[in-house]
Amino acid sequence: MQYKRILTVQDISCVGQCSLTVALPILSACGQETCVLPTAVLSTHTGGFGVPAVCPVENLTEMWHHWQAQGITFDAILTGYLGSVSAIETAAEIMDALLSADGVRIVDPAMADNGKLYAGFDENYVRAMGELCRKADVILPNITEAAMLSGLPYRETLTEEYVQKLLSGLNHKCTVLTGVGYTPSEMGIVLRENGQTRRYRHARMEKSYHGTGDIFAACFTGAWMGGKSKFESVKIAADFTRLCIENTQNAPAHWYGVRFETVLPALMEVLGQDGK
Ligand code: PXL
Repeated sequence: MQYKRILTVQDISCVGQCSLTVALPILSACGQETCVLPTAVLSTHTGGFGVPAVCPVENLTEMWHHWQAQGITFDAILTGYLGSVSAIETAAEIMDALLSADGVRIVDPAMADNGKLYAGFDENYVRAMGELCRKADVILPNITEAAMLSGLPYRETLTEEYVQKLLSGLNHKCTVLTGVGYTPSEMGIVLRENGQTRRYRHARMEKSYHGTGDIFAACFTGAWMGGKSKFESVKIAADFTRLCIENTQNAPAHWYGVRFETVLPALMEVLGQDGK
């Protein structure tokens, strides 16, 4: 197991089990040193609690300049929901300034789902996120984000041909495309790297939940940084995300996120982090 220092840059949704409140525990459970930069603090996520109270973090630049003055660098930077164009620009600056020589940039666009942008985002946000993706080593869009980033229309029903078009439209050296299902019973993830495509299939879950993209991204990053291959990391992240959903489906009051905490030991076991 490799021990790396990862910085994750995303919002804190104080209630709702997404973004930093899932990324930090998951990356830690993967056995990686995890540093955080919250770009905004929201009372909840934007997916069903009404309009959250939002407190942007204004001195992001002072924060990373302090790290720079201290000679602090990172082996990987994972970005998620950033919340504003200026936070996207700051994330790009941090990547340029504070990655170690072989450090990697992992970008989850975290801006849209089910054919729609998240509340408060617009074309400028999509454009700026496109720039951040262009500089990334790995991007992790869902189908909606891939359509928006490649300028193709969003389709609810997927065909292999449409997915190939999305991947070509993204034109990225390494894409992990999530939510790729061709039939009502199956779902999957596509890893396209240097023109080669591999797909991991699994059963489609009955329900979908907020925050599962953030869980997938953190788990992928933690597994990859620990020394697993990208495809192995895709499988570990997909299996763990499904386990979190299974652990939540029979709790109807828990509509806002997934109960990941009680299944963290299973992830640690897969990664050899359970001390056994
Ligand atoms: O899970 C993505 C996410 C993160 N942060 C906030 C969100 C969402 C999705 O809706 O609203 C604030």
